[in-house]
Amino acid sequence: MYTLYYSPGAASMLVHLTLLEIGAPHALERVDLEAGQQRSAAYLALNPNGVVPTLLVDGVPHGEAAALTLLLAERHPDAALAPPPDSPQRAEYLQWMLYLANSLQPAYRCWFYPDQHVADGAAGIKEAARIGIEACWSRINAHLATHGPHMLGATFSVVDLYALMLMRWSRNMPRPATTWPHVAELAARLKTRPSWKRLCDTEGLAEWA
Ligand SMILES: N[C@@H](CCC(=O)N[C@@H](CS)C(=O)NCC(=O)O)C(=O)O
Repeated sequence: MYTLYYSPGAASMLVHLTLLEIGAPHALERVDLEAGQQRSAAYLALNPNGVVPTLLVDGVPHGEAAALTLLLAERHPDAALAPPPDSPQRAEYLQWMLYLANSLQPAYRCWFYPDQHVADGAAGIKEAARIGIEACWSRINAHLATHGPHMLGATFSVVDLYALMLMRWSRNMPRPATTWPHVAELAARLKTRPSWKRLCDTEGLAEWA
């Protein structure tokens, strides 16, 4: 049994989507980020970083969206959300998961939380983040143009779910991810999956749904 501590549309979305794709029974606990609940003593005891997601796995709390997704894909191989360890696609799978986790997601954190990085100069941080995010989408678009339609070609995987969440985060940026045509095509394809509709309904997401 899993319990996901989440906030609508936040990094927890990746874990939520993965649980829905697996069909794994799970409970949801909403964390009110605007009220600062992520900094409460009770929540910090679960996640000392004070962020969502946290996933209780058999009662034990764990953090980091990408790591949780890798873990879930591994624990539920029948869901076929990741190439198995002996698959020729395994290296590419790990490469993209880490690319999204190392290069793209942290740039969004700078975009959305520039004040946490420097006391002064938030505009410069945001501009650097924007440039980094757009460079990543250009790179992903070029990859999809030749190796699509999914991030792993014909194979749907959690890499696509991760990309979808990160695409959504760009919706109000100067250049949304879906202005790159192959990225837009992937978004449209993924949005037809039942897991996406269920996630939007459950998290109450109306924008970019
Ligand atoms: N590296 C973490 C980052 C998670 C993260 O930044 N979560 C944001 C929401 S998208 C959050 O909880 N923000 C609240 C805060 O920083 O106070 C992960 O991937 O799990």
